[in-house]
Amino acid sequence: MSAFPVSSLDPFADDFLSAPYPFYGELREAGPVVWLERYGLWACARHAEVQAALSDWQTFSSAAGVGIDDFRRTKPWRPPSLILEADPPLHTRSRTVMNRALSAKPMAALRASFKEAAEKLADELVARGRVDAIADIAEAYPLSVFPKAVGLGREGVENLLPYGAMVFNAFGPRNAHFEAAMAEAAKVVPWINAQCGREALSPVGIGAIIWAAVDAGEITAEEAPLLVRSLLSAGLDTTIVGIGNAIYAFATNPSQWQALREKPALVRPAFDEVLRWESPIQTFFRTTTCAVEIGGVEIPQDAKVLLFLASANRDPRRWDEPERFDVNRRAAGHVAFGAGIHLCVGQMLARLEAEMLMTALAARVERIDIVGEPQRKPSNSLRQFASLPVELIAAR
Ligand code: QZP
Repeated sequence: MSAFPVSSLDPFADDFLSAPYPFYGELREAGPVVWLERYGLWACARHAEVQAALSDWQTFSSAAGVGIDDFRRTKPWRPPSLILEADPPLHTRSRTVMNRALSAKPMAALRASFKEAAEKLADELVARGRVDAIADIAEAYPLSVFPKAVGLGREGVENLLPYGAMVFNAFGPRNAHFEAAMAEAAKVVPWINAQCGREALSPVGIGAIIWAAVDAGEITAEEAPLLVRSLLSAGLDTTIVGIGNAIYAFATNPSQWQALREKPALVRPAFDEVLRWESPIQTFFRTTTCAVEIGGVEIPQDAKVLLFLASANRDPRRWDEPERFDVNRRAAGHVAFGAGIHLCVGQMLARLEAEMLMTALAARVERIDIVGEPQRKPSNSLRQFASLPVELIAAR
């Protein structure tokens, strides 16, 4: 007998990763906090506790890493991020600079070119009809706008997605997904690091705004490349997966696509509903800085706590009919972008990409039919597809 619920589930095993929602239900029902004996760590799967932990950085620290490894015991695979894997005061300094680089003003400057790229791609896609919604839509659009917005050149951009696979698999245990992603490290990591220097970046992009903070004395010349690296780590896979999941959500819920077509102003709230319903980032960790009680269970200091974001976003304690994808629901309050001081700093950029692309598609596409078996791409933290064959039926 134990005073707290115990589960033998392995959230990084393939059966769990390929169909996580029934397991999330099991973990939510087990209690507000569950001991995962497979890894010897605590987990929260309900919205209230996930939200509360994310909102309390003093107790639930990010400085020991937000993956399964405790950076104080296991050497991180790369120098830690100065924003993701940091607490105040370091986090605050980095965040100030990143807030500016990803704020409304630089986003407004990108809007016209993002719109043009979305409309051009949407025209081409409709002309083709049958496409892979992952390679041809979800990857193609961010790859056409994001590297340029950061200020990267064209050479070597094929390294960005392999690097993302490393970043997102490294949050989990050293399983086969981790090893497969890391197989390319020797080629990919040096390229990524080389793009973070001032001379590698265009003088007008988001990267240049970060470097300008060195001149202003806000960060050092040693810190700037690591913050540019954060853009490259966090900015591409996340939006690709969000857009891919959006296409899947609308293809499997044609009435919701019709609702969006009839009322284009729904595009922004609809993207929040996509993120709630099929959250790109499924899991995240924090590390306790002191003993803390969660739902009557005392969690010790220095414990890794696994937060199931995607489960919180489908918790029936928080959402009516959480399994239903409904673009008219109030999805605000989902934790797909996190919560608290680490709330996604790039969300305006992600929302801009989603808005431009989904608006262009909604104006041209009557229906999205799935015409082949969707293939999942297992990852230790992303819920994503490898391919999603669709036919775009043109509006007439
Ligand atoms: C990845 C970094 C969903 C987030 C974990 C994405 C992410 C954010 C930041 C960084 C990496 O700072 O390297």
